Amino acid sequence: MELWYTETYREGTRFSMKVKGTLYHAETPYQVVDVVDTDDYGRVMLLDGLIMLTDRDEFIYHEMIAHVPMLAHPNPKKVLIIGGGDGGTLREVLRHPEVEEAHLCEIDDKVIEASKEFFPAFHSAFSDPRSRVFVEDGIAFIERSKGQYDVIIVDSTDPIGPAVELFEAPFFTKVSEALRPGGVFVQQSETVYGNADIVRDLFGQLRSVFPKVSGYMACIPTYPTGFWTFCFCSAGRDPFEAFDAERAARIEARGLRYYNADLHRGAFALPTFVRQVVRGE
Ligand code: AG3
Repeated sequence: MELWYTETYREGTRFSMKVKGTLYHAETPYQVVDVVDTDDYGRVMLLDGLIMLTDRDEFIYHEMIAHVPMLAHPNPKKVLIIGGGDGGTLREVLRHPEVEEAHLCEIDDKVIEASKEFFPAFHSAFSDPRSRVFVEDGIAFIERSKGQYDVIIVDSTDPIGPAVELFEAPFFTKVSEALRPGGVFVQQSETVYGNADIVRDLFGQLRSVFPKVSGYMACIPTYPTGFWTFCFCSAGRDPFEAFDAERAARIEARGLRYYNADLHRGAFALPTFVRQVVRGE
């Protein structure tokens, strides 16, 4: 008998992976957490049945959500990740020697538990002495973190369930207040295919708070449509002015497989239909 996992993107589009078995299942106050083992993508973490990461392609998302803001900042000493309890974004942030403190604020300790048990690739993030994990609501956490961080990254699920408020202007105002002067903020911002309204609305809300907002992209095979966007926001700093090619080369040499110095600029070159959505047209 064959077992298949299927994520429904829209009424008429689905994505399936052949599954060897289920490794972990927990129903938490926030969501359902599963880890399954698949033929082609290795272990996969699902939240409420949606793919969050797979062994085989997690490097793409995690490298791009972390290294773009980290290398857009000249000296990122203190970093906050909201969500991202799996530790993948934290692992990438910690590759930067400038980092003195990296805080991870995850609402659901079962995500952390599942990751520690089934994804050895993220272990280094949790054992690094510079990292500190807070299990609590990201909104409450950020409210008491005024002027604290050089880089803030929101590594959330889709804007449904516990993550809805993380896609709205009142939260972005709190994020802007939690940044140090010159700080930068990046959030995963979904796909434009079939979800253009969500992305247009998100960028509109960001522009109502941040003077500088740009979109960038990465190709992530196991996220809906494979065509993923991120938003880069700041009070004025653009993604390139502080970029230091030598620093980037040192990070690349630490075994990166997607991010590189050319892509730091190239990822911001958006296809026309994506650019229109990002600009609110
Ligand atoms: N965070 C973004 C996942 C969005 C995927 N959406 C979906 N499959 N419908 C992933 C967390 C990884 N650290």
